[in-house]
Amino acid sequence: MSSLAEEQFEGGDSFPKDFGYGSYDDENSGPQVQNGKTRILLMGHRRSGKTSIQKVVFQKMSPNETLFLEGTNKITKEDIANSSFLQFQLWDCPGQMDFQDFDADLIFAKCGAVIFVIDAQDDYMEALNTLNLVVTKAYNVNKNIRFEVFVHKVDGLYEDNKMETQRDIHQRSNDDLLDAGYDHITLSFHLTSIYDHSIFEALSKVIQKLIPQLPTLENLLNILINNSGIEKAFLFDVVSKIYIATDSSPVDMQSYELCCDMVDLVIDISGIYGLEESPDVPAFDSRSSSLIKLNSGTILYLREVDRYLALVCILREDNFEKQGVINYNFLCFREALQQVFEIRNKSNGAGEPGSDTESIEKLGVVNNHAG
Ligand SMILES: Nc1nc2c(ncn2[C@@H]2O[C@H](COP(=O)(O)OP(=O)(O)OP(=O)(O)O)[C@@H](O)[C@H]2O)c(=O)[nH]1
Ligand SMILES: [Mg+2]
Repeated sequence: MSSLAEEQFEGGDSFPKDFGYGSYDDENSGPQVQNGKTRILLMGHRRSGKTSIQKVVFQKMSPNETLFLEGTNKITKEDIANSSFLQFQLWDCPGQMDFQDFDADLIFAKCGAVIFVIDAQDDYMEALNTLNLVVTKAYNVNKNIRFEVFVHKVDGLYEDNKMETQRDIHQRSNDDLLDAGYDHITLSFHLTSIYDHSIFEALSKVIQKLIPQLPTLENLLNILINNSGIEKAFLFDVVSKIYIATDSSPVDMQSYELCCDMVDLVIDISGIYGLEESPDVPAFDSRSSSLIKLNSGTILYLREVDRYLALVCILREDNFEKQGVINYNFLCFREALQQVFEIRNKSNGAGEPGSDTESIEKLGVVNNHAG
């Protein structure tokens, strides 16, 4: 390990004692997996908003409080292991890191995704050069890394300007990669801000790509909604409000925001009136559920799935008449999900497609339309 890298890491408690990477070479782990957790890097120039993103999404900091955050001067690692599917480490890298001179092998070798944050309110030309440098270095170390570009702080831009900025950044960064002979690398772009739900949505999409069981989860959700008269279903990590899967119909931001608000509501009410005494554990258990009727004839229905997972569904009021069928289908869904968890745990995160399919086949759902 180079001394540069040593200096860059925040020492002490947040790092494993054996930070020599010996123990990370677990044979069962894929190249991106470390102790069963995928590593995600947050990179970008100073004050682009990396630490704010981490604090707002995973530590419930209010966006206004981020105004007082100090610059990060060492890589800080956060373990995220809320639900069985959300198992990763977020590495917040300092903006002043010398991107020319850092130890790329050490940083990228076991990384699943790099999130490169660009301040869209600032001049981003220099950031695009850095993006190019980071992407090419990372790709040379690890060809499996996914590159996610957050065009960030878009709350400060006019609506028309947002798409134009993203288009410009997209165009320039792809041209730069082409010039460097790396046109086969795919970059994904997201317009984000900590002042609305866009940052949660973008992180959901980034994280979903790293969940090997995603197709299985999507399939299970499709079966559930098709047989229950549900219009849209999200599987939420209630702590971060990241949705780890949804059915295959398109996501519209408004539905997602409604579901996020419902998760907040249930967690807040459970926290205030629930029985759990420990402040760290939300009072959210196997009996947690909530139903909200909107004046548009739509129903929001939340059911607990796992300790930190909830299913939130949107459906027409008429379709909720057969609540028993929906509840029965939900129990089948939960059981199938449990099997996916078990398979994942057995295979240490590697996933076994054959067995996943088997768990779908075992899903004995009842068709709501059949009457
Ligand atoms: N308007 C707006 N400001 C933001 C947003 N995200 C972060 N900021 C502000 O940007 C400033 C810098 O945020 P940080 O999170 O400290 O930036 P950083 O990338 O971690 O910076 P370094 O640690 O120095 O690399 C803070 O004042 C935040 O309040 C956003 O979405 N919109
Ligand atoms: Mg920071």
